[in-house]
Amino acid sequence: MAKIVHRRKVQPSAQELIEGILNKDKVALSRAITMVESTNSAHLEKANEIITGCLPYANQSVRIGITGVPGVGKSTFIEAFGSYLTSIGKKVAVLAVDPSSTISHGSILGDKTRMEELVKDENAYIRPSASGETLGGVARKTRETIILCEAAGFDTVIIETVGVGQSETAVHSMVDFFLLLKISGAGDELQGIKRGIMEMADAIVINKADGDNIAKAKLAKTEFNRALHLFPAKSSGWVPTASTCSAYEKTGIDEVWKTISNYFELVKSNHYFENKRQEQSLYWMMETINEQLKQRFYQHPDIAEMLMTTQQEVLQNKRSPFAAAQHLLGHYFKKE
Ligand SMILES: Nc1nc2c(ncn2[C@@H]2O[C@H](COP(=O)(O)OP(=O)(O)O)[C@@H](O)[C@H]2O)c(=O)[nH]1
Ligand SMILES: [Mg+2]
Repeated sequence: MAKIVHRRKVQPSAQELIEGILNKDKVALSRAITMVESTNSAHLEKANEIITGCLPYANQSVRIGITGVPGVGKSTFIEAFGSYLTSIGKKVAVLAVDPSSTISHGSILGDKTRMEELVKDENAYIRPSASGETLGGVARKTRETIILCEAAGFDTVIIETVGVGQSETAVHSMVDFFLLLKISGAGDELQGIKRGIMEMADAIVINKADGDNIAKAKLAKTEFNRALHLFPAKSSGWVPTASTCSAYEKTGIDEVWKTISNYFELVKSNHYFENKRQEQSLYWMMETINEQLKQRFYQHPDIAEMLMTTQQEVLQNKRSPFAAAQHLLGHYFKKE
């Protein structure tokens, strides 16, 4: 007992965690991710050290984003798809970007129980989304978590996002393949899917193609295939397609993987794959700079105070919006 208490108090060093991750130890992986997710600034340095240590071993996976409105069956699909992937020898990590999960009380918690099979699968790793955070914060942490999972030997990383708000844009910018899950019989308005998200998709999969729904799902597939042809050509050279599946009955799952495999064959041969990853890396660097500059600016005590009065001045036409912004920025940079 005394030994356990003692052990708990000793935090493993960054080097120990790196070694653990490279030895495919899930406990070390989870601890490292907790470090990455921590808002404690003392952990930041350690997290950076771990990520730097893991970086040479990352980039070995395929990264798949999955979106669709709540209830469409993303979690059920990921359970079926993930289990299929481990059955063909893949090692699967499942992450989530869900900045709303604090409010809705962690949909991923429900997911974890829903993904009963995958949770127990030795070749799978499921990590709930960092909570209590802005989208920018969650996204950065998820991106770093991808690196850790890859270093731990996971060759297929699946990232789930809720089909509302901005989270799919963030996920789109950290994955290689973006899959939009839909159901038949519900209008696009009802499914809350904006045209922009359709345009981001590399494949549309109509889920719940089972029971009485099969015919409708097939019809929807035809319609989506027609609609997809009207979209502008993708720079990847890939032409997105629609298919049907039942996450419930586990049908059409292998076809989804076949589509994704074809995609990777194409983008690896035409070098779109590396180019996009490089672009994404630079994008996240710039995003992090933007995010931190913004945070530092707004958190500055002078600015917090001046912002109120300056806003009033703008409303009363005493300062133009542009001059007001210059005034605040000028003050901030003088103080820095
Ligand atoms: N009939 C049918 N129901 C499904 C299928 N996939 C998911 N569901 C059900 O749809 C509901 C929402 O599923 P869930 O995976 O939580 O959706 P999410 O919110 O997108 O993650 C649950 O009640 C599932 O049992 C399917 O392929 N067929
Ligand atoms: Mg879900």
